[in-house]
Amino acid sequence: VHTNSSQGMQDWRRATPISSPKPISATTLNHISRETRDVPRMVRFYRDVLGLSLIKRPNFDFGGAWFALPGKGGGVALHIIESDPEKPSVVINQEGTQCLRAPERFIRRSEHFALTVTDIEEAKQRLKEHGITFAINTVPGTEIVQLFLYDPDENGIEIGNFDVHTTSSQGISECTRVKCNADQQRCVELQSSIHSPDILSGLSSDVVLYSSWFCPYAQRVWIALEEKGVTFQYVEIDPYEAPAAVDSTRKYTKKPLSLDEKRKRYPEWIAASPLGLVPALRHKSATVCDSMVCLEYIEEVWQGVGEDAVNCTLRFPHLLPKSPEERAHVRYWCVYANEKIIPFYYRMLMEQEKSAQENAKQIILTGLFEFASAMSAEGPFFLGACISMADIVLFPWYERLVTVGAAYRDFSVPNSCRGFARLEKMYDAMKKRPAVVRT
Ligand SMILES: N[C@@H](CCC(=O)N[C@@H](CS)C(=O)NCC(=O)O)C(=O)O
Repeated sequence: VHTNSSQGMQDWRRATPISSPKPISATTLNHISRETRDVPRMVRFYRDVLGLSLIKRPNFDFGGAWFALPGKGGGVALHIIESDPEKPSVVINQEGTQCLRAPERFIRRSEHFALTVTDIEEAKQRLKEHGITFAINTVPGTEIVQLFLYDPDENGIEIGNFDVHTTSSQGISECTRVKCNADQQRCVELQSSIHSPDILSGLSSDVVLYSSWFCPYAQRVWIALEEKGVTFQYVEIDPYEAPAAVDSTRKYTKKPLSLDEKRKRYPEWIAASPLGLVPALRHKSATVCDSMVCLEYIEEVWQGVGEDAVNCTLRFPHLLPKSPEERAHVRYWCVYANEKIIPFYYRMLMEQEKSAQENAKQIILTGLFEFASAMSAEGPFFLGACISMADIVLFPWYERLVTVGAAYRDFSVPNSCRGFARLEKMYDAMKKRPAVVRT
């Protein structure tokens, strides 16, 4: 069909053959979507900058969050959708040439807008009559059927019977768009009672860290939470008796409270840490204690989004590498630091005899040297460009060695030696990390 620009739209319409199939009759705009690799970051933006309210989202098997978009009558939603790692970035079509268009089923987790129809079967029929291919999906726990199709310029479109009455408790029956339209007030009430989707757990304070400001073990866990970008509630614990209550004959003046006293003062902490030690974590119904166990827990719960760990820009950076072999390497050197270096820091400080202090110092230096030999040559971190658990495990003591150890025991690392220079490089890089600065 040829149109001439001065006649525009009008002619184009007239030129459509009378016998062409009927169009789909959509009733409303249901939602628009944004695809992201970082759902929590998008949530913070749309919630905290644009002030949108979260609304309930069905139990999809991928991450995302839904917002109510403002507007007269309300009811249009913004769907933040975690991108599908399986979506091909390059598609080869039937002629063997490269094209942009991933199969229609990928529109579900890509950018699109969605229109509501009342009769989904009729919509399917119309699309077929127009020769438009589409993918079909059902929203989990509901009777909502979604059709996904492309416009001629490869823009994704969704068509769904979003107003269908659905009875399942798992799905969005409580707050479908139609209810928002019909009763804005009720929708607002529902929004305020809605639980955040799981992907948001890192943004809410259902994570509690029991810590003491001076404790290097707690600092490990604190750094890990900061690195992962988890929002948590920090609870300061003072596990020691007040100085006045300390026996004046004791050389070591810090006397821990009894377990009973700790429980009386901090019942929630002791419920999470039966031995009465910091750090401990509470996350939803889970309680976790011991710094190494906490680090492993944090690593497992807040996994990186996507596969691209290379530039370390993941929402939840990996603290352990991918291959079992490399993970074992990192874990071994964590154990090494725990057994061969850290206890001797305390020994060096506690010993009153100069020779015993020097002996502890030598053990520390040997341990540090061995640790440095296991580090990647380039650095700055243990494994190279990306931080890992090994850096987090050693750092709090390295920091204390070169500050407290230097002040009280004249501790220093010989900077002439390449091995120690490598440790200094890690220390410098760690100190600059915003996550570390916050601790
Ligand atoms: N193995 C534990 C050690 C934790 C630890 O010793 N914490 C000290 C503070 S740095 C503590 O809670 N002391 C209290 C007490 O001794 O009662 C871990 O890795 O978390």
